Amino acid sequence: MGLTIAEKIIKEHLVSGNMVAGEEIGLRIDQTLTQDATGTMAYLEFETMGLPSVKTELSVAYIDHNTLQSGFENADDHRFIQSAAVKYGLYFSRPGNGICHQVHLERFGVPGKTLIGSDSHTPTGGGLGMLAMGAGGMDVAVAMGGGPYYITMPKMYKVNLTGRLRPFVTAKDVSLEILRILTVKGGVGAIIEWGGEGVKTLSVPERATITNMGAELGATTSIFPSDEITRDFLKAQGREDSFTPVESDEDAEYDKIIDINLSELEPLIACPHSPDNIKKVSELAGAKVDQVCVGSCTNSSLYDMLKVSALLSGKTVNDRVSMSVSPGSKQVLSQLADLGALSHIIASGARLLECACGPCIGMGFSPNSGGVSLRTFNRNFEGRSGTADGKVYLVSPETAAISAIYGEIKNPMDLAKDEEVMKAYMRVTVPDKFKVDDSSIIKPLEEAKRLELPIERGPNIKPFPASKPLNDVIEAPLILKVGDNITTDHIMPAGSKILPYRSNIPYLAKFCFEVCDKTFAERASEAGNGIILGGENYGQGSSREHAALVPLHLGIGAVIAKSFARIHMANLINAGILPLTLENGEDYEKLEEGSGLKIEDVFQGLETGRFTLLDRATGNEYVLLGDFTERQKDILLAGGLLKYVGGRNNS
Ligand code: MIC
Ligand code: SF4
Repeated sequence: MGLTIAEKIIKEHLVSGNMVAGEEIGLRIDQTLTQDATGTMAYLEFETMGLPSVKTELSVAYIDHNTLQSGFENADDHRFIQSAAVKYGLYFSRPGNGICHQVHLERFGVPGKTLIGSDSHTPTGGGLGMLAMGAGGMDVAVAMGGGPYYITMPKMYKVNLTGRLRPFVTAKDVSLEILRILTVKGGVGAIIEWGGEGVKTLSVPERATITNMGAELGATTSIFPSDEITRDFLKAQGREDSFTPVESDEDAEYDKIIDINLSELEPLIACPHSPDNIKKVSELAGAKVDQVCVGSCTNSSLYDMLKVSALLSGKTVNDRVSMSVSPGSKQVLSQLADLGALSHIIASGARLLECACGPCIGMGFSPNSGGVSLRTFNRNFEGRSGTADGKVYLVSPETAAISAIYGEIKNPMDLAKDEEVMKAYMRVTVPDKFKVDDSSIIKPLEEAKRLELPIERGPNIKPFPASKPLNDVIEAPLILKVGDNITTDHIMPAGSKILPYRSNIPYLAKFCFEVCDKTFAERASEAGNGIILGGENYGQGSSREHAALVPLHLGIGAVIAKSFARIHMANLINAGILPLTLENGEDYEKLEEGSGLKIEDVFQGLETGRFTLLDRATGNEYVLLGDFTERQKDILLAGGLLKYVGGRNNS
């Protein structure tokens, strides 16, 4: 039987397990990336491993999330990360150089290689034919130390593309279409390969937009073939020598095949508060818009920016609209300026922000009260923008730009009638030569020169919480009951007020679950222990391990849910928190917040995969499931991944 693209890369990197869907496999990791909001933890964790250098082919530390620096905290974190990067032999991408995924695609991504990153949108690299996955910081730390990355062998899905996108219909609309079809949990446990004739019509930046948003499907990752278009992109980046062709075998088998005819698509929009709440832009046309933001790792390539510039050229952003543009990297911004395209954006009245995540993670540019914000980003979870009642819609750069001009949601296809606009727009292509300037990337020093260097640590950098080995009995109140699709933004919100404390777990704890229940943090800290109950797809969204470390700090011993999102489940295990699912989903209704719960014979449960939950209030018993691998059991028993790795290194 032939192999899919992902199966080929997995086969080449397999260090343990069998390539059978549902079984745990260990993979050798060629490259890692971190960003600053998760990086401090990852390097603190790497430090505890006591290694002199990273052992990967290439590891990069980016600074792109916490760039507001409204106090010393972020600046201290940046210094810490930079000094750790220098000491351990990593590349360091300075603040201002761009969003990790955009820069990695431009400067480091290599087809056929494995990449894990402490950020859920690491699959952006799949646009180049890499097997690129988001992971928790601890998993990245272990991979930097040369350890394997463990995943459940995914199922293989294929999206078969035919046709060609019409003008003003974009890769973003393809992402939204697949979210419409599969929903935010439709990709869980799967790798999505994009293939078919239509692939040949998509450039690397467009492919990267699509693999980037595969994160919103809950997929392990998404991947495109590496072909002549990939070669051209790498050549334009001066990196043709990184090119290798990667394609699936003709007789590769897939668990699911989805057909999308690109020619039939039209502009789509994700409505508040979920990326799969999809409508056609034309259905919402005319609705007033308060804010428009272009950028984020989904849509900040030079290609996207050039299209926005062409549409804004000679126009003024509507009086009632506040518009921001954040180019994805220094390369994008600089080339945009050289081509004269930046001046159209500036002249339109759009506010130019730095090359960073910015508004996407609530670092500034929050909408007005109840404001409607159209964003080219990938997530519109409730409260993520920083305005609790803000209404965020996700759209393509084209829909964003045209709606900014009109002050209302507008279908960009309407522009096809305007000959001038059409001409300017159709002239935009992916350049055949990018402006390469790596002066904001600090290269690794040779080992002898860095071993004695100090790591700089500010007062905001606190040690991570101590986990405890698992007990045979977990007895605690059901401290919080939440619904389906709870995101890590619910569990551990981000934004400008909280993000500066990503290396200070005790401080972060005050904001845990703030979006769902303002009393949670106080109640949990008073109780000193607790069990959380969630619905389907608990922990979807970001890779932030803080969504596990903070509950650990608050004494949460177990999380029970109908189902879990992949990265969060791994983060819970790595933190030493027991994640269990309800055998019977209907039992969810019967459990009430505040009841005293007891899980007995936990050790036996680890062996059988079945646990008994006693509800002390009603005397009812429920069956919980936890089918852990031997490695996961050992991590849980040890009290988390770091203790497990430490124990193995000492034995
Ligand atoms: C996000 O988009 O939610 C983030 C911020 O990039 C996160 C990482 C983090 O929380 O630091 C992610 O996607 O993993
Ligand atoms: Fe940054 Fe937003 Fe991308 Fe996360 S989704 S990496 S916050 S741009």
